[in-house]
Amino acid sequence: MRIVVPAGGIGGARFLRGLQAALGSGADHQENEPTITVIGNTGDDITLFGLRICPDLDTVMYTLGGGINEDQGWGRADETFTVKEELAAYGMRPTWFGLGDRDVATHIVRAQMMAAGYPLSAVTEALCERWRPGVRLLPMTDDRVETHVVVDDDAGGTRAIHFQEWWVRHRAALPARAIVGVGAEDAAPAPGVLDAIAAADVVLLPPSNPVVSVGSILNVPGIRDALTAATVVGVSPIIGGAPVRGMADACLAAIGVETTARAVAEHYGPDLLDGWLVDDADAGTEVAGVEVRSRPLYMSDPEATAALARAALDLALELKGRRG
Ligand code: FO1
Repeated sequence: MRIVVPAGGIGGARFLRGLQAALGSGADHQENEPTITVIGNTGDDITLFGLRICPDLDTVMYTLGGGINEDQGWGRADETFTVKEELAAYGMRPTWFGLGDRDVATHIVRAQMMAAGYPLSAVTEALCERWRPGVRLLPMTDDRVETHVVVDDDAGGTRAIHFQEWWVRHRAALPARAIVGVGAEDAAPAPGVLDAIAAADVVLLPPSNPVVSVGSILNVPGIRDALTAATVVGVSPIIGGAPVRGMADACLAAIGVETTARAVAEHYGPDLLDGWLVDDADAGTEVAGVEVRSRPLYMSDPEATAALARAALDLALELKGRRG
């Protein structure tokens, strides 16, 4: 069985870990062993100190590879910040981004390979040789796409800042007037992305940020259209009118979408979504053209996460069966 999961960072990575658990360790190799292809968001990516940092790709790679800082959901376990301190001692800016020493090694490998002409997809494949995440991890595109957030400046106008500055430095506290995927319109899906979607038995949308994570992936020309032909089941990132974590509400407000499970499903659209899982707090949610089911959505522990992933997969297989 072939499963495709367009994923962002922390929520997506934890959902994927649950999906792997739900599918079993896959120790006994059968020819129809389930395979998971992750289409990773690269809109969060930022170049700092000559290094290319890919937060959502690294969060999936570290989480499934066993190297993640579990409490933060990003960066490495057992991390130190000597390089960061030394850069600050030289007066280097910015100082607000938490660049860990172990993490820097990942970015040096990536920067060196990209400088040698390797596309991001080849770099990601090489890094996964070490981490063995147990999924095929593809960037959504090999082209440069960066999410920038338009905020008010102090002269009565507006200015665009990188998503990382908005989220990490300002904790998404500056009202986002618009969210722009710089370069998205000229980007092409990375090699293998459209083929993986076409070959998928089902596609699962994890509870990643629907604007800056899943939304960025859908904005790469060709990806959304390819997904509308697949059987897609999503998991609401909003429970009872609030995001489970992160800043999805601030992002949804920026694009004029209400922070509710129903509004996010309608934003994705019935042409994209076949099924939508909402929490029991949102039981009774109805979305025209979408099969809505309610169940506990909190990924409070590995068992709950595996059960959630299993439920999403079961609904997708049920709906695929109906489509014939
Ligand atoms: N998130 C933070 O809130 N603070 C940080 O200092 C920070 C550093 C960081 C370094 C590498 C990396 O891969 C991710 C990092 N993140 C940090 C998370 C990053 O902002 C993610 O893009 C968001 O969490 C959204 O996915």
